[in-house]
Amino acid sequence: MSTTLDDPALAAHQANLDRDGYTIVRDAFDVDTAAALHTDVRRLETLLQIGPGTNGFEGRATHRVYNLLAHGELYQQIPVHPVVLPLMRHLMGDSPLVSSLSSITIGPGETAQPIHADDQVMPLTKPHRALTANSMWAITDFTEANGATRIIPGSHLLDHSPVYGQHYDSICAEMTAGSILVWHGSLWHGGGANVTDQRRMGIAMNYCAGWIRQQENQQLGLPLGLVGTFSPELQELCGFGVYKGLIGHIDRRTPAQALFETEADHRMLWDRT
Ligand SMILES: O=C(O)CCC(=O)C(=O)O
Repeated sequence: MSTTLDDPALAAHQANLDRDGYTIVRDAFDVDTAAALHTDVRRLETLLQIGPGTNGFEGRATHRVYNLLAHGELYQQIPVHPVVLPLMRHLMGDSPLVSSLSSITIGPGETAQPIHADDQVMPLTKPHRALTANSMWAITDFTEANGATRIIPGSHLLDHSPVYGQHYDSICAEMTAGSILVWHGSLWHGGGANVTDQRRMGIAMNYCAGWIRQQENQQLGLPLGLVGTFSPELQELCGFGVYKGLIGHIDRRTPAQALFETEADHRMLWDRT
């Protein structure tokens, strides 16, 4: 499905993230995967009777399907993408978590989303290292006209977050289907206006550091029987592991061990002292 980055390419993307707060990985997944995801998101919109958003942030001509891991095996390849995960580890350190996984389909007539930073609800002095980081999978082409994500390069280094509703000059992250935009959680950005008659479909794969709370509650949102079928890597990404042998344990075991009686090698931090 996807490629991996060689060392020079990885270093270039890491440098982009450090300097600009974002990078675009082009041709990160193939057209068949994009087509399959497109078809399935449409299926879910119908099945779940998803209507357009009803507020200025989620949009009024934008359809979002949340908690995608609960809705089919197809979505399990997204959090573990071999190109994106090293970039997430670069930004947030080892053991990042799935924070949320949702489709964002910006329909014709949608106006620009207010510029925001994904971490602006977190009461911390800025700038700080990434606590959250996001990625946007382009399922259709993203163009300036159809609502490609708008970004303000370098804004992740500022000492404050944007004022909600204020206008800021931004640039447009245009990319073809199969590309992934990755950004630092402090980067100022927002969905663009769609002045075409076509839908712009993206899948937002949002991660957070392994020691903070996930935006979508994966432990309640995913049926445990389903989580039991996930790969150990995906279980850990969803919060069924223990961060650094300490945070999230149950009676000295990982949640996955406690729930599924798995034999995975796990030692508490204390055992290493
Ligand atoms: O749809 C987009 O391009 C960005 C959406 C976004 O930033 C959000 O909903 O938080």
